[in-house]
Amino acid sequence: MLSLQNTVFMKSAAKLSQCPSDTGAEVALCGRSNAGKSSAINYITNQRKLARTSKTPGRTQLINFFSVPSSRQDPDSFRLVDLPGYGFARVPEKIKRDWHANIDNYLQHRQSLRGLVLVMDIRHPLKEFDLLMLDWSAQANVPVHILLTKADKFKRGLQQSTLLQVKRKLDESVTIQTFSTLSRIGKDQLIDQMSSWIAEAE
Ligand SMILES: Nc1nc2c(ncn2[C@@H]2O[C@H](COP(=O)(O)OP(=O)(O)O)[C@@H](O)[C@H]2O)c(=O)[nH]1
Ligand SMILES: [Mg+2]
Repeated sequence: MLSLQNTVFMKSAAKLSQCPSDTGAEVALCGRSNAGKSSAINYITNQRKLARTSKTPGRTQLINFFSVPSSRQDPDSFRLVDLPGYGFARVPEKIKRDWHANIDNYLQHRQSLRGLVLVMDIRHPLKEFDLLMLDWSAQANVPVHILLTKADKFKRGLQQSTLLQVKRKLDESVTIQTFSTLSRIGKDQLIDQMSSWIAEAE
């Protein structure tokens, strides 16, 4: 199984031209602010502070790259990418427009991008932001896997019924799972999905 334990921060980029060279493979994670993206990255990499988590919505528009060394010979064959998201109506139009341009550019042109993990709070799935990401990913032919995170907020029955309800609204190609960093649910399934994206491309 793909091991993400030794993941290290690589660099931040404000636009495509500042991204690390477009070789190897990478998987991007995206979600509305506060959805639980940073917590998910920390959980799957087994690190407490790799991606910053906070209760206040971040304003930073930087794309953060993390390198996952697979061996000494091949120090950065795989990368995790933290794509900035937003989710609050208060975000100014200009910032939204710049963000759209950046993300769209990244999804359309990044050759090494193997898939997008879209993180949603299980209590607030498929918001406008998420629909936009699904739409762009489909246009750019990037496979999407959805995490319904904070699943611990629901009882098991409601987790499963929400999963089915959301699944029914998606294109068949989109995969989806429940996830929780608090109850430690869903890590293996997510890493399996990433592994299969990488394997397909090889
Ligand atoms: N109950 C619960 N809270 C979570 C979970 N994941 C994240 N959170 C909380 O949700 C808030 C936002 O998380 P964060 O990872 O910073 O979200 P981001 O803005 O998407 O990066 C923080 O207060 C986290 O502690 C989860 O699985 N369960
Ligand atoms: Mg974050």
